[in-house]
Amino acid sequence: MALIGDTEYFKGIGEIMYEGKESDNPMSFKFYNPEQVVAGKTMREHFKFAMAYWHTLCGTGGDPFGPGTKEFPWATATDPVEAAKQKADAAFEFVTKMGFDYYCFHDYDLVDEAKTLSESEKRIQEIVAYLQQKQEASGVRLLWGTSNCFSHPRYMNGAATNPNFDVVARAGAQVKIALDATIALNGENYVFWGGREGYMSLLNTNMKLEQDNIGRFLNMAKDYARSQGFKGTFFIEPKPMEPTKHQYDFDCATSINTIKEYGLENDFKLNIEVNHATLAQHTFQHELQVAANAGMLGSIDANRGDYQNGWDTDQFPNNVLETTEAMLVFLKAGGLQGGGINFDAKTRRNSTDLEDIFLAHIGGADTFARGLLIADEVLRSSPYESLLSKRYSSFDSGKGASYTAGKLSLTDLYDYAQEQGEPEQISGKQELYENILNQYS
Ligand code: XLS
Ligand code: NI
Ligand code: NI
Repeated sequence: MALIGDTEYFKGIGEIMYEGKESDNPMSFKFYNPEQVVAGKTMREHFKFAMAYWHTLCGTGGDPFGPGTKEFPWATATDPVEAAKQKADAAFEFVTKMGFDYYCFHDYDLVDEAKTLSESEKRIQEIVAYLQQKQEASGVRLLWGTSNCFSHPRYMNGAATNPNFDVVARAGAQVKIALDATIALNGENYVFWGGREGYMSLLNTNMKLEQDNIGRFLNMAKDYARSQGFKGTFFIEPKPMEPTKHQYDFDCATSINTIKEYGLENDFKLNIEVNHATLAQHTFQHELQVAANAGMLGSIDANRGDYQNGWDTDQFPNNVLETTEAMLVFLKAGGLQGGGINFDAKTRRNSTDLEDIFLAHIGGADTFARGLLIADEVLRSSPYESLLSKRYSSFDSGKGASYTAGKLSLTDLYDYAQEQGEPEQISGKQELYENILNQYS
């Protein structure tokens, strides 16, 4: 049996190239030009695009109303590790053909969980050894690893926040194994998304104990990984709900509080998902800005939601104007700290051609590239920045400057206001800002 598989899964599809927006070839990038320098970095460096193992290789389109619709040609072997190797071959073929540099996984995306913990660990070690060789041969790297502590029925009451210590310990063991795998693969980061870390009813919940327990748990995971030489960043991925009614990592502001409350601020940042922001009733750019303000803009899970319904539809990004607003925050913050842009998105249930997976990622990459190009142009060539500084110019000199320097008291404000009389009415000019964005799109 060949160690590095030689089956081609995406037949008839070659490497996706940048051809520019005049090209009619659907299998080419129109805006994502990996080597093009924008604001001092190549697009490849800005974005660090990654493929999500779970959606791309594992998700066959099942929904609560019907089974999967997609028959993937990989993972057909009956032996679970052999099936996992086929899946890895497909994964690396896909990432390489896309011209991306990264992938992301949950432990049991790589290989099916076994009946026992030790058998599962053995399977993971075997597939990790295989992935090491695939990485070596292709140059593709691991952006982040994570563990799926939400699908198995044992986690129905939570993992690190489970009311039963035995389940907490089981989750700890699983995270240890996933950390070992991430470290063995030189993973650049590690993600915690607490799908079941929350509650359904406060009636049967000791919220304080559950939150303190996850604080302890995250510290243990961090200490263990550091003791094993892990140098990367840990990310919390906020999400307000789904599957749990109330999730503890509701949004960026809540998660930053968790990080600070449990003393994790030197090791943890945020992985921000577009659709999760929407579910939390925020915009994506709002969440990016909150993270940037705290110095915790770590990584992005790129997708989009649907404004007509309220769940995580995980569609591929295609809203240029919204992405442009996000890229304004991204550029002004100096980009991501350690992370990249992972397409946590899936093709629709009725998009059943294998090429649809390519079309979806091409569209996602082009949307971010176009947003970046427009945002860069707006920052460099439009009156946007000067309008914004003018709006706050009262803090640049005089009493306003003394105020921001912390030199005034409430009585000083009183005296100043008495002298000034009624403040002048100053327009917020929102429509002008919106028009500028349109003008450059
Ligand atoms: C689910 C999350 C999940 C995380 C990784 O909504 O987005 O996919 O990114 O566990
Ligand atoms: Ni995600
Ligand atoms: Ni999600």
